[in-house]
Amino acid sequence: MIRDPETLTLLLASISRFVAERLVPMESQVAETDQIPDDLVAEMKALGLFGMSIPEEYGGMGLTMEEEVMAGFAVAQTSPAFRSLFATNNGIGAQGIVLDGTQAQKERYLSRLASGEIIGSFALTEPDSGSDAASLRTTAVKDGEHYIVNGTKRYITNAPEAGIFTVMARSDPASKGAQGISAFIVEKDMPGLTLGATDKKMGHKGAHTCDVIFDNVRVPASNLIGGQEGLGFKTAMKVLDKGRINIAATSVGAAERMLRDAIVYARERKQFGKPIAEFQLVQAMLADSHAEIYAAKSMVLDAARRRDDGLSVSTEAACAKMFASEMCGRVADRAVQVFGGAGYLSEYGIERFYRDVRLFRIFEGSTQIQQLVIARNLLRETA
Ligand code: COS
Repeated sequence: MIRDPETLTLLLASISRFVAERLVPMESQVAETDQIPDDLVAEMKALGLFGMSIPEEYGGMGLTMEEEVMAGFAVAQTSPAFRSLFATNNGIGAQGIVLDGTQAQKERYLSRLASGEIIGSFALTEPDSGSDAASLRTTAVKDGEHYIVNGTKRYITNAPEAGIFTVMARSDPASKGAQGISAFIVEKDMPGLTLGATDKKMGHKGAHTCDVIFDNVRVPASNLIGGQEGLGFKTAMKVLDKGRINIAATSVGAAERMLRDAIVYARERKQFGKPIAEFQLVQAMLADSHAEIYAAKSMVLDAARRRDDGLSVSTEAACAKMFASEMCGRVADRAVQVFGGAGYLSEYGIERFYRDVRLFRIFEGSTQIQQLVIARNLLRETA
């Protein structure tokens, strides 16, 4: 759903300008230093990028899902590490509060997330619980007006920068499954919360992950999301339904960028006396990439519109995430192939994208988890 095409066009133009003029020239520096400079972060805040999906009443832009994926296509035309910094505030780090938070929780946290004053982080995965999220072991034991949280969360995006964490923890030790899980807002300064060393990763340099360790952290009961125990797993799944559409949009944007770079290179690079773009085997790689990007983009837009219509999009989000992230991997592979030897060298940048986009097939639910979600829903619906 697009509420006001004129305003959206202006927003997309300002994002595209910021990406082209400020972020693209900084890609290799950020990759080398593993740090996004403060002045760029300040500009992201000023542009409102931290609050795109947070309701307007809390200072965000309140974008619809369709508007948000269009912004996502634009933002993803550069290294995904830039997006990663503000993405959790629009997505998994804030949506638990947006979707299921109490009025008091929304008032306390959302405007600070929208402005970028604090970073929100989503803490679901643990050392022994990844794809099987419902088996998580972090506990939250009620103690008067508090919950005592113990456990370790792993691979937590933006944890080193985060001000708050949406933490899924088992509040009912008698229940081993999803029903015993609740979601909490845990502030970084609550005593007993510590961070592990920042992870060294294959890509996404500039975006940071680490373990988050909870050692008898006393969390006020008022920070139980929604004020009711046992709903945390469903909150997490709803958050991920939205997050998966966003990752799909990011995959489309990154693939568009890589294809564009491959076309420019294929036009410039000459072999056998002419630009390699004139060879049909190279053209096939460009054509296949374009067709697959178009298919993925159509899926993303359709899933987004369905969500805006209030429909359940668990299946469509999984389809879009699976197809778009796998497509992005194929486009990355072809782009490196078009670049040939140059594709293997850091200075051309395409190998960095190749490494960066590998993550899209893994995080927010691997391709295999998306297959499982799609097949389960399909079998349930056709039973
Ligand atoms: N929206 C709302 N509720 C949902 C839901 C969704 N999209 N998906 C599941 N639920 C509900 C189910 O309806 C069920 O509720 P009831 O018990 O009331 O029926 C409950 O949640 C448990 O669901 P389910 O039985 O399907 O859970 P499973 O443990 O079998 O597995 C998968 C669910 C595998 C799909 C889930 O664990 C998953 O998505 N894993 C991947 C996690 C992930 O993406 N990690 C990335 C970390 S974030 S970077």
